Amino acid sequence: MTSQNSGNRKSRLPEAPATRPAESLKQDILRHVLYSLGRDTERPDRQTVFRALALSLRDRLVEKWIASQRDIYSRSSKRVYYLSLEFLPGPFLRENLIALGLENEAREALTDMGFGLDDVADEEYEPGLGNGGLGRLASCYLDSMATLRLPAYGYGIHYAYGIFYQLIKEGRQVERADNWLRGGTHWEFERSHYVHPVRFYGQVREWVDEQGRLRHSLENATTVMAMACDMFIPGHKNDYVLNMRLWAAKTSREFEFSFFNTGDYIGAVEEKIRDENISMVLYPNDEAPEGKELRLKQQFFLVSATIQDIVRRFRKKGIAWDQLPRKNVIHLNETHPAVAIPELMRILVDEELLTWEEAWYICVRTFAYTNHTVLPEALEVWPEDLFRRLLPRHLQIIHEINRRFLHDVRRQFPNDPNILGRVSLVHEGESRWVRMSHLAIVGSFSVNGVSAHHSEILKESVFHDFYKIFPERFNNKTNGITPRRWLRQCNPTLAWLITEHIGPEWLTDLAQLKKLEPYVNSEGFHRAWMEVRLRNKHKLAEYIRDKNGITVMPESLFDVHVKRFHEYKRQLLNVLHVIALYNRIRSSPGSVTVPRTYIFGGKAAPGYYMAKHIIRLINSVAYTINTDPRVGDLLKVVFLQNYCVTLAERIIPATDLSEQISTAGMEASGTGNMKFALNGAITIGTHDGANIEIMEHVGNENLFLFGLLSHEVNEMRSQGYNPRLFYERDSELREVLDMIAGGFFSPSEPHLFRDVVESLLNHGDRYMVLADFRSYVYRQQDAANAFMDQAAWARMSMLNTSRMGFFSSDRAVDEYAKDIWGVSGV
Ligand code: Z2T
Repeated sequence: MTSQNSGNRKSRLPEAPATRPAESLKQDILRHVLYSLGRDTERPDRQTVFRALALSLRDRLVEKWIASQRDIYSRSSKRVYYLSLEFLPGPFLRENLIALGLENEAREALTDMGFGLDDVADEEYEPGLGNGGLGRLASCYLDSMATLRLPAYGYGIHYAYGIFYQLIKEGRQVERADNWLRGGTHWEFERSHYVHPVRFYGQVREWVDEQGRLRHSLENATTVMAMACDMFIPGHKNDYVLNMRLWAAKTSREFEFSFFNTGDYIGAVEEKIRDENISMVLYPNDEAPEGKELRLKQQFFLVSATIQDIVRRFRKKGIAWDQLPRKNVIHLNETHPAVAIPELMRILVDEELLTWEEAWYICVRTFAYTNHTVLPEALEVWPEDLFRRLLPRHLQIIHEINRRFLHDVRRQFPNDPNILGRVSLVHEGESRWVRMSHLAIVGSFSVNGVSAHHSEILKESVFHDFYKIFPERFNNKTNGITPRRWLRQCNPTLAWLITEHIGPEWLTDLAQLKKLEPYVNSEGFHRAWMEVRLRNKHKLAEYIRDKNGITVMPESLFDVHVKRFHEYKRQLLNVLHVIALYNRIRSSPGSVTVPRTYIFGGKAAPGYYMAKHIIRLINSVAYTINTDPRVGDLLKVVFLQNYCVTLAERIIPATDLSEQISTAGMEASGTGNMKFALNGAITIGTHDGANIEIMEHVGNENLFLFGLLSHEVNEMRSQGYNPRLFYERDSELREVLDMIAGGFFSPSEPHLFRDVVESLLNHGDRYMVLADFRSYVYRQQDAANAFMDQAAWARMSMLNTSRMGFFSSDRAVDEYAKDIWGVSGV
């Protein structure tokens, strides 16, 4: 290893030896094969080569990280701490090669050793430390924070098991443990010497100290250690590297002493090892929290360890506590880490002996909160009893925050006594619940939604009372995605075509894609564009043949619906339309002229019965259609198992039509919608989340919106929505539902899917599937007609890409930095 020189920003390692970079990379790989992995350099296997290459890149990343940290420190910059229970970084190899500008060198080095870069990259198994959009957003934002050189840190949990691996067996979802660490780690540094104690359970002791102050401390607490694992996030070709610090639970050090006292050696060891369960597994529920004690422990574990890190760095400055908000901002990704608010209060009041008023003044200026959902069942609440048992002091602090808050509200709204119950941090009914969103709003200086539409809904309905109390806190930050991963990396040929025409600046300034617009009328560009897209479709067709044994036509319309399974996302609406098409093909051959390949993918929470049942329905419909000789090439339905970042990277560049069809008012933003449109897919979608802004940017004529608006959904509900009317009036819809209920797709179990239809006809159709069916069918016909004119379709596709610049996470993070965090690049 080479040594580091001075700490200034331009400081580099001593110049690389006079050998070619590819040659020196190869030497590094071989060195790691031998000395880090203990393998024969004569004939390393592909996995070994992958790991050695990863280690060689880690060497380069850690050097740049150290230099970046020195920069942040020497400038005494204000720091951003991004706290998230989930990160979904996806595979790192190609990303890191691109960011470090080493792609060609790696290709050359590997070729020299007899390997292909693509094959080696396929050896990587991604860390699935998130459920879906929320975790992926956190990773896009870290990428942008690094590219913008922000003094930022990502903080999360080092789950030993990430989101489950999904198998489809006989049409059903089967979950398998995701042991992502089995091959060892190569990207991270495990800092076994770097641990913080995390304390919970126990009792609060109240006492009076020598100065006569009332003090609180926790007695008989259980202690678990949090060990830091650091992963590196490089900016795009800017020598700047951030870290994502993930905490792993380790048993506390007292364990060596305690077992001597009990006499039960094995028992004592077992109990201690149980502590390590805290970071064992990611909860697989995306929008309906499970409410388990272990989950609250995880949240506090992340928060406690992270705040200790923050406080330790702040103390080194030797400045007064009231400067904390000037030097730090703590961003809460959803309410999951919101217990950070009472934890910081506890440290300031109980340990640092600030007055309540001083401490609260600091807290409210330090925290910012992003909300990601308005679904009532997703708003996080904890039983007060559980909270008291696990975090007794924190509950007391929450009660005191609430008492003072309600006191102020009472004064502000003397004529509205009901408001107190509505905004209280503790719901009081038959049972008492701590409302984490209320805590997050009251304890933060900024509350934002993730699309313009969603942020309006927060102000108008979900958090309307809070908006009246704290109007200045509410703001919008429309989500964004990183163009490095979601165009350059996943679609290199399209990226190359773009760069050939407008240069490479779009990679860090996505608005430059606008410069493509003049080319939409060039025949040569048209042809090249469609050739690239068709090649991507060929590759996906190959993958489908490989994995599912189904042959699909690359020339057909690839109609893709990939995301978590949830009733509000309405995969069911899609499959109803698929069945309608199937019926048209059977009843009037020739009426369906555009061949389609339907591609579904996504995981359902393991305990979510209806979502899993819909997965099963899709697979049954797929089987029926794919084996019906009357259908031939006109219609194919494919369910790709285990949708994840790696799979998204294969699917998105090959998509023609992107399904974004949530019930209006329910999808906070969506980010898949952006990834597809950026890669030239056309959206069919509802007036929901970021779809609305995508329409405003790409133009109404370049996507297919349909269905009720969110206020129409509300009106129809309040007037008494009757789904049966739609069933009775629409014969095509009726036929589809009767087939499902009658066992057409489950002949050996005719009643199998009855409850799906029941949920629509007899249980209120909560997601308005039937109300939107007809307008969806019409819009799908528009899409098919448009696809028949390939030149016009190509034009739409190019215009989508060229007008998606706004949806870069660089733009989003820059808005966070300027409007909320008050930081700029170092
Ligand atoms: C999640 O992925 C999202 C919201 C959640 O609310 C939880 C999870 Cl795991 C608790 C998604 C939203 O559904 C989606 O609309 C949004 O684009 C994404 O977060 C990122 O903001």
